[in-house]
Amino acid sequence: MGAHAATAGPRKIILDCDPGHDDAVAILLAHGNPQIELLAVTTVVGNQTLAKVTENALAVGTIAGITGVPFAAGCDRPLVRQLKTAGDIHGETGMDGPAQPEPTITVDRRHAVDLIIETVMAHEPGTVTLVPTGGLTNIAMAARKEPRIVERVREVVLMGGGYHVGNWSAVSEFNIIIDPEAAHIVFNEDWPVVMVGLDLTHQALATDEAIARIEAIGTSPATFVRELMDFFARTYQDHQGFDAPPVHDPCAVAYVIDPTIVSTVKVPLDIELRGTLTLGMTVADFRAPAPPGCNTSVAVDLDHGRFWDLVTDALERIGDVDLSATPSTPAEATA
Ligand code: PIR
Ligand code: CA
Repeated sequence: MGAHAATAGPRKIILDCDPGHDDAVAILLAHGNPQIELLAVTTVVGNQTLAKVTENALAVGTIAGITGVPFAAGCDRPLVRQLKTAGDIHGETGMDGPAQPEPTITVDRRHAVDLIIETVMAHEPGTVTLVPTGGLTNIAMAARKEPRIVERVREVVLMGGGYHVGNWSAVSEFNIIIDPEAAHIVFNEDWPVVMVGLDLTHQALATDEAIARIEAIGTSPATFVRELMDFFARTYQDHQGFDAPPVHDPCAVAYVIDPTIVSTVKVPLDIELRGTLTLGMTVADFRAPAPPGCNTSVAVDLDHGRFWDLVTDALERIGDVDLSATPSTPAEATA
């Protein structure tokens, strides 16, 4: 990373997601926080089919009043494995709960992999951060199709994995196990990777207090988040026995906004591709010291209060969004 000068001003990100209740909150946080410049929203199969998560992304963009940002659909299946989705947690649509508006954003004509490549290549080296909050299929494909993006990307800050627990198996997290080969590619490329895994995101609980603050904002995007959290709380209670649901994906965005909210430790990381009990495990080597050149780190501790401050602040800044407004021009035309 040494040659990449840290640039002043907001951090430019591409959010690659599979909305998804918590992905929706990640989009809202990225849009509403002034320290983030959202360059593109790309979708990948995961929580639901590609068609469904893409529709959901457009709906969230509409609810948030996002204009001038391209939204593009990417890979509709993993590289090698058979597709699995997370309908038990996210429902039939992938974002069950709140009523969804008719999107006023149209999907970009480009494939997400091409949009990621074009966007990274069009910006100064070291200025674009990739924030994947779904499976890593699009990111792996982009690294293979245009290897020059690897040295240009500032860092990859991803939600996925975990060094103590899994949520799909004892040791595997959904975003990794849905496409372990893609994760293997991303974790082994020569770019900085920050793994914001379950160890961290299970601290990001949507407590009653956090929800009450969001509800009090009273705007349509805030009400939307409250309704998303109602559904998410119920499925997380029924299927995983959580008293409050962990809101995973905005934690990766929060790290980009302010790394002091999410503490990290540099450790070598790799993805298990052959284990009979451990397929998709993110194997973290905590033996100190980390070898020279190690460019992977794991998120360890979350400042819960300041995290929810950020989410609340972003929703306050977004304000009320008039959903009866005339449809925006296709994002591609203004990109
Ligand atoms: C959350 C997810 C998938 C399955 C479960 N059980 C819970 C989604 C979230 O959107 C998040 O990105 C990640 N995958 C957490 O595993
Ligand atoms: Ca997700």
